[in-house]
Amino acid sequence: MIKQALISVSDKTGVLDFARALSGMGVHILSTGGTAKLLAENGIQVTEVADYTGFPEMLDGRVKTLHPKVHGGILARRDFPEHVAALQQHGIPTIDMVVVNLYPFQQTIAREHCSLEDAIENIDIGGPAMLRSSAKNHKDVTVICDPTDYAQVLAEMKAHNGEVTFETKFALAKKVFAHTAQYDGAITNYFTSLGSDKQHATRSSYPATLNLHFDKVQEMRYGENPHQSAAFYRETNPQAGALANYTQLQGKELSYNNIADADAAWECVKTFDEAACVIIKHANPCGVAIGMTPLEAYSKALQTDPTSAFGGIIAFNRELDGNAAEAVAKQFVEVLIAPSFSEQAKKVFSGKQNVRLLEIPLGDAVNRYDLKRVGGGLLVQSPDAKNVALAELKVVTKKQPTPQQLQELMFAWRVAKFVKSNAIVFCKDGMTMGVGAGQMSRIDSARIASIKAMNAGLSLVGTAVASDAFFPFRDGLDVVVEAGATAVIHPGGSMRDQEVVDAADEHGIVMVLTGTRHFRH
Ligand code: 93A
Repeated sequence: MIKQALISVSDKTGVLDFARALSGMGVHILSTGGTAKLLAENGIQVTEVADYTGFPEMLDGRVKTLHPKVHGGILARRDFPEHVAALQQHGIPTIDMVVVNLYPFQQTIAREHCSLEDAIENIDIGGPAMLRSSAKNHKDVTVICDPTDYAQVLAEMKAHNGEVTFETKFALAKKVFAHTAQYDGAITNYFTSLGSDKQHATRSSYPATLNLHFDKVQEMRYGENPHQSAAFYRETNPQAGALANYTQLQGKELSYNNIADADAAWECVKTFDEAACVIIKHANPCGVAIGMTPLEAYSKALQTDPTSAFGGIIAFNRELDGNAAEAVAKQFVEVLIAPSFSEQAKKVFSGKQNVRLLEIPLGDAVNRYDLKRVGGGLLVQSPDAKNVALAELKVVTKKQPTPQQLQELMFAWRVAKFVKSNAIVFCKDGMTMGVGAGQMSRIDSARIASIKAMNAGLSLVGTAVASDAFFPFRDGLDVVVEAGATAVIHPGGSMRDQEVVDAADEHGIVMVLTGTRHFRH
């Protein structure tokens, strides 16, 4: 039975309703300065911790709750007679619930000109101590560090005569240890990232020690292959638009490859302003298109390579409506992703319960770190977030692009960024016409892209082509022109750029340079 609770929160969201409900159930509330003031002003009965311990808050609030009357009341084992006797001897009542959220350290250091002194003052000491004391003694103490847990705890107390179940107390304790570990990790990252000018706290993006915190979402049946084990972890607060924010509406459990491919599909489709559809197989786009509607985008994307699209991962950047859903339902699809699904679309797939439907809110935030595991180490870089603007393109041929060609080139360039290197992408009318991916030589990617277009019955005459990196020789260019391309986009920067530009002039085609490369491995 919870008789006494200590509430000390920086984020005061929801705390009034929660405290009022506790008070209504006869729970005596202890609180620190700011929290106590807020509760009292709102007519909730509360005792200040300073009055409770007989010690004032001191040292500018650095010492508020660090007192044996607080920690003894939390840590004492209720089933150990010696502990109970010690509490009696020192006049320490038990504290059965602790509600704490910490000084906003991460928000503070995220501010542009945050000084080291500001950062230090926002390192919470007493809060984590109480959280950890309570989590250690979770058998007897309910600990809450996240306001979104208030409702569930109240519901349980109402249902169980003022008690919280062991399962919930254990889950809350686990959450606390993850939370305090992450909090300390953020402090470590910050300290190790400080430059020599510590007073102004200039920071590098790459701290000496990298502390990342991810929570397990699920264990998978297996990894990339059946003999590998695997699990999916999510950042504590994934950024808006990130794959990890998905809600699975229906379908079998997601596999390792499903999540990897879903990420490739979602990252690509998110970059388009127009209604777009991306079909992914083995981490590469096998069809990308834009259209007036999701149905049109899908129909075009499917045409690129209907054979490979079988069992693919398909993503849309618009609500999936009934029409598009009916068209998609005709093919074998593993995972379908959209910002939302209309009622009609949901109905179409209700008869196909194996298809996994993922709803992900749109947003353009990108991961801070891009990670790649190597033997005994980790390569860390900023993500490839560069999108070349029209104004940055440089025309290098005698022939100038038409506005239509420029649009096609921009589309092809966008897609090429999401194709594994070496990437060659033929496009026309807002759709991919042939994709050559993951070859060790650019000329082979070019050949494969044109063979695939031929197999799909598509003509490459008058197409725009993107190459993710420069042409080292003219031979790759000759292949794409021979296949029918009349405009080419690539970064440029090769020793033999002039040879390649001369070849383009010889062929009478358009060539534009981006100055940016998009290797993807
Ligand atoms: O300065 S502290 O590290 N020392 C403490 O003894 C202490 N006790 C609670 N920070 C401490 N707290 C933190 O105060 C809590 O974690 C919470 O974030 C905040 C609530 O203060 P107030 O109730 O005055 O707004």
